[in-house]
Amino acid sequence: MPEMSAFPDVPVIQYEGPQSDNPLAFRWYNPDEIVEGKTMKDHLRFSIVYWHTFRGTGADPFGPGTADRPWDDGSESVENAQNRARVAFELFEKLQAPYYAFHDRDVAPEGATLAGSHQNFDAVADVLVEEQQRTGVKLLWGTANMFSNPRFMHGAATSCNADVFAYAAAQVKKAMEVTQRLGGENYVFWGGREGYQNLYNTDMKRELDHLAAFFHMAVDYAKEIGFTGQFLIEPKPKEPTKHQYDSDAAACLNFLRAYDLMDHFKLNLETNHATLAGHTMMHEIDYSGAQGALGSIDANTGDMLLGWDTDQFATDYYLTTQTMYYILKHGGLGSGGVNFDAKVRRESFEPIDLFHSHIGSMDAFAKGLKVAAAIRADQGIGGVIKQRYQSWDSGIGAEIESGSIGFAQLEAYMLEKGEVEANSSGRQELLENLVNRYLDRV
Ligand code: XLS
Ligand code: NI
Ligand code: NI
Repeated sequence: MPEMSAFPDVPVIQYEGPQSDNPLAFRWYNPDEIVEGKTMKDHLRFSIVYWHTFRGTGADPFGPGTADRPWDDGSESVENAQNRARVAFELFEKLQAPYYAFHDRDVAPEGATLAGSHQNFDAVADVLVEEQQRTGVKLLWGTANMFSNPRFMHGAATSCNADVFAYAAAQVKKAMEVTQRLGGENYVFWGGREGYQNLYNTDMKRELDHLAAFFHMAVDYAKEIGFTGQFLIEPKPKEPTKHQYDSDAAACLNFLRAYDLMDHFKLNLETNHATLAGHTMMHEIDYSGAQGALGSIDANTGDMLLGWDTDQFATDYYLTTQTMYYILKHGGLGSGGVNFDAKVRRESFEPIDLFHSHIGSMDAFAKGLKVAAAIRADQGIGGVIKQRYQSWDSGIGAEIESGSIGFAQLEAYMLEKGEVEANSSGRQELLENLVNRYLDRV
């Protein structure tokens, strides 16, 4: 632990089991517990984000921040940023989080020039290196903030201004170098302002070509410096722009294929982005997983009554069970993790709220993992799926799947048969009851 504690009243959070009433204990997250042959720690690979947890103030469009962060002097100095980094690692340690993630501008202040920003970033990275060594906490991913500064008003790689593209390239180059220096296991591209508000003033084709060129440059540069972390694109349909280019998993994969980038990228799926796109998180995971593109998840949730990216901590067992079920189905997260891209509410302004929020969501994902594994062991879902599709396992179905027949043979087959064989029930309600059964039992 650091010499000066920012959270003197908080111990290292321990697993106490489901019966515990201690708000500073885990009830489900038991890092060394084995599920499907792997520890919970290795399945979940929890990660804490720097931006919401250490730079979020609780500001909203109607008023300034409310957060009480006694360690932060509120200045944009490098010293304050370095001190904040030390506090961050105390929180990571106390939550037993193995990973964290940042944007370049969260960890270090922007300088007056690009060179100054690079320098500030290096100075804070020195402390991040020290703290990673002290604690063993690792970097899940780095990324560059190319949306806050007014220069990015029209986007970054998709800006109408070529100078902005150049600036963004310089920023990503540096962020990749620092991510590499810190042993980051992935590098994320979330679109920020890559999209548009109005098509009248937008050359969409040209902007997409530029975005692809930007990604190819990033791939080339990774090769050049020997950065082996996984590149991830994070889909989101809207906010800040009305039409974000990387709108959902399907749009991202189409873009990557169209521009010959499929081999170099996977996806970082965020729950609240999925729902804003009109999908469920399990849909996005299953869609990506089926194409070998499941990379990592940003774990949060939206609010049923609010239509924007509220970034709340997920505590709903159905959501975490569904999420973990489809992650297990596709063989896990690989070098990715369950990254809490989530923030405490504006009214939860005390430092202790940072602990309650993470503990609760870590528990919810740990329980979701256990329920998902129990459902998989039962084979109830798998059994219904197998039965529903059994007409494809032999006979005409197998012939269609093998690609050996066409319309003429299918017509002959059906003319002879006259009518399809009876359909069987979809059993939706049975399966919903089955999920409840395991939520009760685990
Ligand atoms: C915004 C995104 C962002 C990315 C990182 O909605 O979730 O936080 O995860 O740039
Ligand atoms: Ni995110
Ligand atoms: Ni988001």
